[in-house]
Amino acid sequence: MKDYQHDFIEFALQTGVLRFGEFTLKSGRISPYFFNSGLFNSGASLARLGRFYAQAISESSLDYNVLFGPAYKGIPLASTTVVALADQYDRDVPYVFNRKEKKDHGEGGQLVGAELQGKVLIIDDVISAGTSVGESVEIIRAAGAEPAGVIIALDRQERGQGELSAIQQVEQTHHIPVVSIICLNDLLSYLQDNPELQQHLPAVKAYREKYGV
Ligand code: OMP
Repeated sequence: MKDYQHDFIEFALQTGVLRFGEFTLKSGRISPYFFNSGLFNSGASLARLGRFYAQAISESSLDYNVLFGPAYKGIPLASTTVVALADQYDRDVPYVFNRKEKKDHGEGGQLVGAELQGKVLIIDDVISAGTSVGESVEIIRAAGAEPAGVIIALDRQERGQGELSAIQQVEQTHHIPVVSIICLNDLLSYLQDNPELQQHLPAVKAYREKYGV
């Protein structure tokens, strides 16, 4: 694990974004941990979050020219990440997001921000079973643009609907790479090295046995 990934786990724990307990996921699975990105809910934490995403993007080989933030959670993620890319990496990346509701007055349309064109990087928080990415890909293709990849904060490294991992499924179905700041394995090694948190290891390992890949 790289230093920034280790720092990201600490940041998520300090902000209460990453918690241990019993949580029912979108997929119906009962998980001993949960990552609630909505709790990056202050100026300083959102700014710091953007720097982590920007670093993960910069260290990857993702090739893109616009960032797409799916409504609603992707909107602040896209905003803070383009700010960090400009501030830290001198890259002025356009960004665009969708509305969930149709609008028939004012500027109209379902998209807000830059033109949805060229190679589009989708930003999201978590992939578990991998159901959410498809909707973004549809919006991007409908605009005549090309999905170029997905950047997420946490890859839970779970199976999708079949035997493949959710990430493999996304990569095979949509032919795009998925990059994450951290994955479940990073979290497990962090737990292993932290005496105060080791109590959570058995439940997280058991969950990985059941749903992991
Ligand atoms: P999938 O669409 O199954 O990959 O689930 C991803 C979505 O589940 C995320 O966008 C969240 O809405 C939610 N989620 C979290 O936010 N954090 C978690 O740790 C787990 C989930 C989840 O329900 O799987």
